[in-house]
Amino acid sequence: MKLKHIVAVPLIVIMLGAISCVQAPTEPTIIYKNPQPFPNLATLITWLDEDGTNDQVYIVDAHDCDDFAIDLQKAALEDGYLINVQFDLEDEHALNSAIISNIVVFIEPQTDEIIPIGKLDDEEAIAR
Ligand SMILES: [Ca+2]
Ligand SMILES: [Ca+2]
Repeated sequence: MKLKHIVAVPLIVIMLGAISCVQAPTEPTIIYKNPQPFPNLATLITWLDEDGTNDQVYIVDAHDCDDFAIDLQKAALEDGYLINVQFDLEDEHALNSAIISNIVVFIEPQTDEIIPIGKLDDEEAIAR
């Protein structure tokens, strides 16, 4: 039984490797060079205002929360910013998160709402 798993895993990895090498000839290759976190909340707010991801049409399953979250992450990377796709397993919802200095915020990519989550580190401990 365990031997089957050992054999199966490398085969899956090889198959995924083969699939990931296939690329449509018309699809442009975009290389993201050294994306950085947003320097402050104001920059994130301005960038979200200018970005049009939230203006896209919601289509059940075809272009829903996960697609909005992935599109917002791609848009951020294209502009040199680093944000994450985040999954709320309880609500079965996808959204984004960003780390700005010592704070974490969630971003609702369908509305541009910014939801403060909290601080990463104890600032007094950092100052010591
Ligand atoms: Ca926007
Ligand atoms: Ca989807």
